[in-house]
Formats: sequence, structure tokens, C-alpha cells
Amino acid sequence: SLHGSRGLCMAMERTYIMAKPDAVQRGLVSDIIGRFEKKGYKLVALKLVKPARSLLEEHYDSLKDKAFFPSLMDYMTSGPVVAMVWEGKNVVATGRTMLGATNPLESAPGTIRGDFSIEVGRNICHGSDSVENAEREIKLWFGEGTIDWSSHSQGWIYE
Ligand code: IDP
Repeated sequence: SLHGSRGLCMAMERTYIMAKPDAVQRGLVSDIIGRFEKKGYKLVALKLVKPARSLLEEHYDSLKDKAFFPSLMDYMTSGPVVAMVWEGKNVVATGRTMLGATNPLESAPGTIRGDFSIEVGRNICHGSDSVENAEREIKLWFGEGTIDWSSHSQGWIYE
């Protein structure tokens, strides 16, 4: 309802989105943030971080046996990243759709990776792939917690 608080009371999903070092270097941070902001998702945490290798090893723990893992670590530790948490209905799956396929060769035009990147090892952004991983990644990157605030737009975004 427009004036009610249904949108605020709905159990909202949260996802961990990260602008990778190449996005920061190439000035694409605002484009990534802008897609999520304009879609209607709510920003609940954001910071610029130069992540320690140990943090990234934990973040990408499931990939540690892959041949590309060392180069992934070099890429991800090469500069600051923008870590953020976005909240909204179905934001984990929809966030992945907005990012596009992992390999930009397969990312559709209109997606963030499809529009702004070419190679898998320089694919500019990260987004949690499941609700469970989102919770794990949010805890890992935002031990300090997220920001609780009410957005005046909620009633214009959720019916
Ligand atoms: P995702 O980022 O779309 O969730 P994952 O398979 O979890 O994809 O891989 C994590 C990241 O590792 C990718 O975003 C990409 O930067 C890098 N990566 C994945 N596969 C390859 C590869 O085959 N070669 C080089 N880098 C890769």
C-alpha cells in the first residue's frame, strides 16, 4: 500500500555486490551503483576497501583449487574495490541477472558485464550467487553490520 508499511515489513533479501579493482580504475563504479539504485534496490552498506589477500581467499574459498585462482587473487588485490550491500525483493537472483554471465563473452548487452567488459578475468563486478552465500559474504565484508534506514521511495517501488 502506498502509505502503509508493507514494503518495509516484507522480509527483504540482501546481496553482496562488489565493484572490482578494474571498475574502480576505469571509473565504472557509478554505473554499477546507478543500475542498482535506479532499479529500486536500497543501499544498506558501502565502502572503498583495499582487501587483504586472506579476505579474498575466504571470499573465493570455493574456487581455491581452480587453475585461475592465483591470477584471480592478483587481480582482486591489485587495487581498491567498492563493497556494497543492496536490499530488495529477489535482489540476489535479479542482481546476478543485472550483472550478466560470468564470462563477458556470454553476457547479454544491457547487463553490466555485457556493456562494460570483455574478459572473464576483468569482469568488473561481483554479485552473490545464492541467498546463503550473500549472508556469508555480507558477514565477511561488513563485520561492522549494515545501515538500517527507511527509504521514502518504498511505497512507490512496492505495491
Ligand atoms: P561469478 O563471479 O560470476 O560468481 P565465479 O565462477 O564464482 O563467477 O568466479 C569468480 C570470478 O573468478 C569471476 O567473476 C571471474 O572474475 C573469475 N573467473 C571465473 N572463471 C574464470 C576463468 O576461467 N578464468 C579466469 N578468471 C575466471
